Amino acid sequence: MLLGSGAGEGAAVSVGGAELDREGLWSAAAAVAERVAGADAVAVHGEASLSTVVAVVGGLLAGVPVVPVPADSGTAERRHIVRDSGASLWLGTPQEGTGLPVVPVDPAERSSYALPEPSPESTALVMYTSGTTGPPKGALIPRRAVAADLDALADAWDWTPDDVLVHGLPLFHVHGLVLGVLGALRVGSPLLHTGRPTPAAYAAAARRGRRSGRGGSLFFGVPTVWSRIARDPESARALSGARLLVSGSAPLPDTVARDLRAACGHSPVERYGMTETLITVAARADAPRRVGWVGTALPGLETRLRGEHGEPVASDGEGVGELQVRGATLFEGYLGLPEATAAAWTGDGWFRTGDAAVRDGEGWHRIVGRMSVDMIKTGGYRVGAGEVEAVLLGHPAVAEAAVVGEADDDLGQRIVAYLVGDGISPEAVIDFVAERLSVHKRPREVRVVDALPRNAMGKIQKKLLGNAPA
Ligand code: MCA
Ligand code: AMP
Repeated sequence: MLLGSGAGEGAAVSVGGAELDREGLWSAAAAVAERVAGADAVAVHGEASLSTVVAVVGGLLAGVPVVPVPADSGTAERRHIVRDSGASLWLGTPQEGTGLPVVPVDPAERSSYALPEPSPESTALVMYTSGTTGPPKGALIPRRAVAADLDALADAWDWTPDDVLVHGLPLFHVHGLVLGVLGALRVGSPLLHTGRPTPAAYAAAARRGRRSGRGGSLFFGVPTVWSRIARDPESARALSGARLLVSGSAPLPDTVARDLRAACGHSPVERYGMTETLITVAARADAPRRVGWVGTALPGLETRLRGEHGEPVASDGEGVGELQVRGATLFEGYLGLPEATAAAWTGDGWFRTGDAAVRDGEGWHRIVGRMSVDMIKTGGYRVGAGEVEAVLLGHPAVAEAAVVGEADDDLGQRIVAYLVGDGISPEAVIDFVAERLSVHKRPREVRVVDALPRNAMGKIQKKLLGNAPA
C-alpha cells in the first residue's frame, strides 16, 4: 500500500501544532475520499496545514490524481494549474478564480469508507513545475514512482518508524509533500511539520520532541533553511540530538555545512532530484560526509553523463556533462504535452535532467550547475526565467524584460529583472508578478536599464547582465 497500513499508535502527523493520530488521519481522509471518488483529478490548496495532509491522503485513498496548488500562487498561475490539470473539485480553503466546486476538508470528520488500493501505475500526483519558458507543466507522477523512491530513501537513511521527522517545507512540492509527508506515512514515522521552516521552529520541534520522549531525529531542509539555522547558533545547538539532517532541492554551500557542523555537530547528507524524477541520487546516512557531493544513484536508478553532442563523459570526478537518469522513480510525462515529454528523453530512453554534473569512479555525483541560465533556483524553488518575463511584459510600463538568477547568500539565487520601459516603479512591478504568478516567483530586485545587451541576431545576452552566472 502506498501510504502504509494506516495502523499504528501515537501522533502520526502534526502540522503547525494541529495533530491527528494515524487512525484519525485515515478516517478523516476516508471522509474526503468518499466525496471525491470517481473525480478525474482534485486540486488541493497547498497551504501548510493539517487539512492539506487530510485532503492529499483522501485523494490518494480514492485513487484520484491529486494536484497540489501552491499556497502563494497568484490568480493567473492558479487558474492555469486548475484548467490545465482538468481538476474538477477544489479541496480546502476556497481561493479566488478557480471556478471549481469546493469540497470542505475537516480533520475532525470520521468515516470508514474504503476502496481497494489503486493500481501502482495510476497517477498519484500532478505536480506543476517550471520549464525555461512557458507556463508550468503538469508532471504526472505514478504511485509506483512514489513508492519506489520512498523505499529507496528509507534504505539510504535508515529511516524507520523509530524516527520522528521534522520539517516546515511547503506542501505543494516534492520535497515537502512527497518526502516530507508521504514518506513519513509510508515509513510509519511521526511527522512534526513546523508550519514555516524557521530556525526557531526547527529548534522548538527538536526540544518538544525530546520532552515527549520521542525527539525529532530526522530533519529535512533546503539550503536556505540550513543556512539560516547555521547563522542562528542557539537554534542550531537544539538540533545536536538529531540523528540525521538532510539537505536538498538546491546546492548546499560548503560554508553552511561547515558552520552547521561547528554549531550542532552535524553536517547534512545531501540528495539530488527533480519533480519529474523524484530523488534519484542520495548520500547514505552511514557514508562519510562529502560536502558538495550529492551521493550515489539510488537502488532502481541509473545515471550517466553526456556531452553537448551526446558523447559519453568519463566518470573521473572531473569531466562535466549533462546528468541523465533512468529507472523506477521517473514520471510518466507532462500532462497534455507529448512534444515536451518526448523532448525530455534521449532517443535511447534516458531522462535529460538539464543539470551539469561530474561523477567519480565510486559513482558519487557533484552537481555543478544548470545547463540553462533560464532555470533559476531561489530558496529551493524552481522558477523559469521565461514565465516571469512573460508576466513582466504584460505590465503596461514594461517594454523589454530579461530575468536572471543572481548569486545570493540566503536564497542561493535571487530573481533579478532587468527592464526597459517608461515610468517603471520597481515595487509595483514586483507586486504585479507576485499577484499573478506566485509570491516566491517575484523578482527580489528590479534594475531599469536603457537597453538590454543583444547579439547580432537580436537575442538577449543574459551572460552580460549583472553578475548572472557565466
Ligand atoms: C513579500 N511578501 C509578499 C511580497 N513581498 N507577498 C506578496 N507580495 C509581495 N510583493 C511576503 C510573503 O507573502 C511572505 O509572507 C513573506 O513575504 C516571506 O515570503 P518569502 O520572501 O517568499 O519567504 P522567504 O524568506 O524568501 O522564504 C525562504 C524559504 C522558502 C522559507 C526557504 O524559499 C521556502 O520555503 N523554500 C522551499 C522551497 C521548496 O520546498 N522547494 C522544493 C522543490 P508570510 O510570511 O506572511 O507568509 S522540490 C525539489 O526541488 C526537488 C524534488 C528536490 O530535490 O527536493
Ligand atoms: P524541482 O523540479 O523544483 O524539484 O527542481 C529540480 C532541480 O533542483 C534540479 O534540476 C537541480 O537543478 C536542483 N537540485 C535539486 N537537488 C539539488 C542538490 N542537492 N544540489 C544541487 N541542485 C539540486
